[in-house]
Amino acid sequence: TVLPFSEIPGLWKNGVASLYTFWKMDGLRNIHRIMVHNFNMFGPIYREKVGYYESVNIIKPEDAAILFKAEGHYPKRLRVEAWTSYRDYRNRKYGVLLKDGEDWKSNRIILNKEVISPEVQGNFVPLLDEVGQDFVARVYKKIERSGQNEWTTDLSHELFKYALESVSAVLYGERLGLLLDYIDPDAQHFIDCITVMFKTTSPMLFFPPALLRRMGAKIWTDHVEAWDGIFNQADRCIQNIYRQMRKDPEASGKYPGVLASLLMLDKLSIEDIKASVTELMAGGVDTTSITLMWTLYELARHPDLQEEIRAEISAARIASKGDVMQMLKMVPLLKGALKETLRIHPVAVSLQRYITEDIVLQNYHIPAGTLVQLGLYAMGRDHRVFPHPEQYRPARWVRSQTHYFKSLSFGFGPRQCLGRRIAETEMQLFLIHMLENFRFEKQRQVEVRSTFELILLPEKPIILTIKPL
Ligand code: HEM
Ligand code: 2DC
Repeated sequence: TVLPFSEIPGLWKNGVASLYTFWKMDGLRNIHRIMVHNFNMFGPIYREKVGYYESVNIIKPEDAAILFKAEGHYPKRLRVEAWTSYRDYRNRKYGVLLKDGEDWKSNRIILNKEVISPEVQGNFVPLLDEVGQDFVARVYKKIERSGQNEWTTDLSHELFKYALESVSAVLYGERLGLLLDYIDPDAQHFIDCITVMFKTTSPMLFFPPALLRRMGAKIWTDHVEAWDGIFNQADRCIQNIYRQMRKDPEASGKYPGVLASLLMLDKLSIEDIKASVTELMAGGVDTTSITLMWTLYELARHPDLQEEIRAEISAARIASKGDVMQMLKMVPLLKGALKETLRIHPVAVSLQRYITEDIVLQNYHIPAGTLVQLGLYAMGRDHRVFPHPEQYRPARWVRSQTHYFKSLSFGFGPRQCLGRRIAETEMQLFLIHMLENFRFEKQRQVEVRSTFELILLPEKPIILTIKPL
């Protein structure tokens, strides 16, 4: 017999107890480890009430399958109040990230065609391939300047620029030129604003932004300033393309970018287009750059694996005879490496959905309307789901095992990551070019852990040594 909702284990009845654990474990930056701790304590399902939201937490792939079957036609995830409050405060429209219901669906369907459908990847590849090549040239220059035939550095700032250059190339169909020696202060400001925006969001998951706003709290004003910076820079880029299009609508015949394609399609209002393009531009920086940083870190720790992937890339380069699209189909181990990075170092701690029908999870009845969270970080490190979870083994994704609801780093279904195809293509091309030219090494074997700043990131800088092959 199915057990009632009220019997699900957890500290949900005792707000004080959960607040105490939260405080004792320095909760804000450790949400991912607290979730692991809770699964260890309560088993594969627990109920929790943190701050002002209540949820049921699950960890098993088979439960994830049940969850996503109950997401309904308009899948809805946890609302990040800080982000919606900012838009309400400044009177700006929500983009796909924050919309819900029919409004989300109609926008998302149109965006899918231009951003994530398999047909558009061919348009992105030449642009992203060029950015990858420019990055390699920049690294050679840095190595030359060091005078030591190698470059030891924290690459994160360069990776932020690479990611912004890549996503902008796809959105606007033209290069910003961020990989040149000249540092564009506007672009740097944009990158800094995104960091601040994420960092100031996480405390507001627990303290309602509306309250913080009335109190005139610094965290709220910093958050507003960060989004203002993001929107101003995106507006400048968008205005620029809009002006060009009006001057010369039939320009050159080459792929004009996502923004111009959406404007020409004329199916979404300009305000809707602006809102979603701004979200894509902001969502496209830290996510991919941090994932690349973690991948280089893992490859530096596993030199033999690095060599194996390099060999796969060389073989694919030769066999594809200069056709990059073809080449991307011949690098399964490289793709496995990216999946493996996201398993151990996911960007999102959890996936969440408000279920639209009653379901049964772990023999407990869960009523429609409940917020259910899949602990993505905890699942990736669970030995029952992934044997030897502590080992970085890209091959586990290659061998023809089944990965039923185990590969969820970009979310699932119609509400999954809209930037997924851009992210994957951009990351694959980066690694291809970098591994074809350089070897990556690490000084000491120090473990770098994740810290939660809305997305998960390395808790301290990762220093790598880059040597020409
Ligand atoms: C949503 C992960 C890169 C834009 C999401 C979600 C996840 C995610 C887990 C929630 C999906 C769900 O609820 O099922 C990632 C990872 C990335 C990445 C792991 C890279 C390693 C990007 C990039 C962009 C982007 C590069 C923009 C170009 C978005 C947007 C949404 C989203 C707009 C909201 C979609 C919607 O609500 O309809 N992402 N993301 N992401 N992501 Fe990403
Ligand atoms: C954070 O408890 C932890 O892709 C919360 O590119 C639940 C939650 C809700 C939504 C998630 C968020 C977490 C992590 C960051 C995500 C976000 C949805 C989209 C966003 C996963 C798990 C992200 C990084 C987007 C951001 C685009 C934005 C900057 C315009």
